Amino acid sequence: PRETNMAIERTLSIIKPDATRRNLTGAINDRFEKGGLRIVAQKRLRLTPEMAGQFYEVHKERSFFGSLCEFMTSGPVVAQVLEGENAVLRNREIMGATNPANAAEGTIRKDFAESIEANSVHGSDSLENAANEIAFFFSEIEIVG
Ligand code: RTP
Ligand code: MG
Repeated sequence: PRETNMAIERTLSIIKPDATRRNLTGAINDRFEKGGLRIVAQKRLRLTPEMAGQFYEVHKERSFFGSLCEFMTSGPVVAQVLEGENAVLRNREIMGATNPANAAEGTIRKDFAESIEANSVHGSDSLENAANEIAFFFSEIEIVG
């Protein structure tokens, strides 16, 4: 049904340390806004090792977990809530594939990512994870739609 396709969603985005280091916050935000998403919450912070470990807990058995947590604490990140039609999927389209070598033309990761790890952005992968990840960074009054 039409309502399903038109669902207004919120998703959690993180601009990663490789991108903040290169002063790409504005360029990346421009991709989200031109892609039809609205930035309804945003904060710049430095993740602690505890926060990174908790945020990426689902990956704790993966070989890249330690390296990923080290990278994510290596500099500032910008956590944000993006809102729009099918925001979870739409954001992942705008981001492109995890590995920039596989990312489509015109995506953030194709244009900005340095490597499969330093890939400039994070985006929630499901509506359920989005709700949990948004709550990890933001209280309701910090999100203004
Ligand atoms: P994200 O969670 O950051 O939006 O990215 P994703 O869903 O595309 O990738 P995911 O499989 O969830 O992996 C989380 C992040 O871990 C790093 N990674 N490194 N060295 C590696 O093989 C490897 N694989 C993944 C990336 O930073 C990836 O975004
Ligand atoms: Mg993921």
